[in-house]
Amino acid sequence: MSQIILHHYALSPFGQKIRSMLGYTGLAWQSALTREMPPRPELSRLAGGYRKIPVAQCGADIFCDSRTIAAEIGRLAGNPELVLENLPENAQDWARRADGELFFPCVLTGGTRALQRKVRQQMSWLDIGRFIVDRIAMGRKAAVKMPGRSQAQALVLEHLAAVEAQLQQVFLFGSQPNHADFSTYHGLWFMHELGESPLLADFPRTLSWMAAMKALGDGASEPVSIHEALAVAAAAHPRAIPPQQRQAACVGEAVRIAPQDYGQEPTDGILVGVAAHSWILAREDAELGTLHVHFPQQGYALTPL
Ligand SMILES: N[C@@H](CCC(=O)N[C@@H](CS)C(=O)NCC(=O)O)C(=O)O
Repeated sequence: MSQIILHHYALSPFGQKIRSMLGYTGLAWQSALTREMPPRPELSRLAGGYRKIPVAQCGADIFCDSRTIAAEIGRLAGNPELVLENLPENAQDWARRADGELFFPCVLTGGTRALQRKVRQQMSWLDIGRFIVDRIAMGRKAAVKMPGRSQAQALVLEHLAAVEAQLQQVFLFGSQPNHADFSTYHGLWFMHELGESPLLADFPRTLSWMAAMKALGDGASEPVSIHEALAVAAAAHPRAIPPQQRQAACVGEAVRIAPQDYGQEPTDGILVGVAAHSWILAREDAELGTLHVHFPQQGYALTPL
């Protein structure tokens, strides 16, 4: 069985969501570092137009969005609490809000001098320029409204008060972390670890929980190049799709799948599977052969081509 390959970059909060899950489960994984902004031509051969990070890969199966990646990690490691849809409704709502409307407020609030220093250590000036141009363009095209700085901080403070109140035990919803902990962690990680924001100082339970989340680590990974990752895809066949996921009327049609919020670049392919919460597209690459690309349904639009 292929090991999980994570396509990510060090400063990516959603990348951290998945690295922390890998640390929690103890699954060995392979780390394929990618640029902080497109173009990422080799990664596009796997995921198609989808431009967000992280993307995970198991052989010729490609997982877009941290939710399908989490479901795959949960399946591989036998941790059902990592699968968002397995959680009670209130924990699912919590995780969606942390990943959704609270993500940009955390990122904006984490944009401190300490963060700028770290960015300068990791990226060239040219790439910093490209990054800024890319994110401005992405923000302009987004279907969700980006908050201003003061609104972002107010939302973050409200969020921190809610986290503090929720922490009546070690983790948000019990004695073990579940998907909602990882969704909450990555935005606050960006602010606290990278941005060294002082805002968490007034929230002692949140600080202890941050320490417990950090202690999960990022697991044991070995680096792989994108070319090695492409070779893994070329040598593999996508895994079989269960018959009940091949029964929907639209299976077999050419479709386009795109995120509805921001970074809405689509991936085109043939719909080959419809599971309870995800879609699977087949894509063909002249050298890699057939690839199956997995997307969540919630927050994504599927249109016939
Ligand atoms: N819903 C996605 C959101 C992922 C996301 O927004 N990732 C950020 C990086 S943390 C991103 O892709 N930014 C644009 C880019 O890196 O090109 C998920 O859960 O994976």
